[in-house]
Amino acid sequence: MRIVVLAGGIGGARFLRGLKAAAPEADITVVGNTGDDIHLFGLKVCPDLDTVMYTLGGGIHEEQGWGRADESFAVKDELAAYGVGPEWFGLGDRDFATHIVRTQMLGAGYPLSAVTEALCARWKPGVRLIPMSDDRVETHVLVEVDGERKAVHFQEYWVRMRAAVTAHAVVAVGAEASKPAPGVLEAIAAADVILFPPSNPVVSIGTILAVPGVREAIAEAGVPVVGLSPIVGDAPVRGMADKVLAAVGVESTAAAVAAHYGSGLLDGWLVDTVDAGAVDTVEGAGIRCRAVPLMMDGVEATAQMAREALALAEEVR
Ligand code: GDP
Ligand code: FO1
Ligand code: CA
Repeated sequence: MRIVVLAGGIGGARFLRGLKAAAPEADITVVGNTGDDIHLFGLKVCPDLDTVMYTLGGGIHEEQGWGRADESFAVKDELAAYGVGPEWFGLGDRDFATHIVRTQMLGAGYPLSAVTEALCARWKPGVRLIPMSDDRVETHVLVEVDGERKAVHFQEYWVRMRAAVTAHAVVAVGAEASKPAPGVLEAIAAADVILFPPSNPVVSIGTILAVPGVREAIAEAGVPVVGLSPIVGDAPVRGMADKVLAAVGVESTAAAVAAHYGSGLLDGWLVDTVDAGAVDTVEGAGIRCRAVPLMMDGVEATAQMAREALALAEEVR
């Protein structure tokens, strides 16, 4: 079975670990979000691609969910001693090596998709990981600070400001002119099922869908598209997805997120058992819905979520 998954960072990566356990024989292609990418200290950092690569490759800092296990911060401390920031973004020594290799290869002319493949040759994530685009797409957030509006990079909004300032809009800068990376549209067209893991609907999956051609390819593939809610009990399980959902005018409920994707895109939607009351609303919107446990507490619980998603896909096929 060929499965395509559109993934952000932690939510996507942890789900993929369960999916691999649930469907060990499946051919899985992951289209990764690159809207969170940022240039720091002259280096290209791709947080969501790295989170997927490290999580599936066994290098992730498990509790934190991003960055490397057994990390140290000597380079960051040395940079700070020179007064060189930003000090609010924690790049570790081991992680730095990934960004150095990536930046070196990009400088030599390789596209990000080829660089990602090369990095994955070390980590062997057991899936084909493709960035959504080789073109630069950067998510910016229009924030209001002391009555003044300004656009800041997504990481500045998320990590430095902890999404604690009012966000009026989220813009994937460069998306309109971007092209899907080689292999993205082909994988979607060849898929037997397409899954939206419980990733951020706005700044992870929303950004991937903003790459021209991706949304259309998914609709045209004519195969089941099933998503899992990142919102449980009217709040994100982790992080501040509620803030960016509000910025695009979507309530933080499992049903509202399903409606935001819409029945034109989604065939099936899984909500957590605590949100069983939302099932009728989602089905009323033309999307088949089931309530099952959606907490990714360990690989077996997550594998069961993946089995439920694949079962729902068969139901709507
Ligand atoms: P990020 O790029 O690291 O922010 O990760 P993603 O965009 O892939 O996923 C973020 C989303 O994962 C958040 O909105 C969380 O609510 C969701 N999430 C994290 N852990 C769980 C979980 O155990 N269950 C569910 N349903 N969602 C989760
Ligand atoms: N998230 C943080 O909250 N603080 C950090 O200092 C931080 C550093 C960082 C370094 C490398 C990397 O791949 C990810 C990192 N993240 C950090 C996570 C990440 O940038 C965000 O949580 C996601 O992109 C949000 O979607
Ligand atoms: Ca992310």
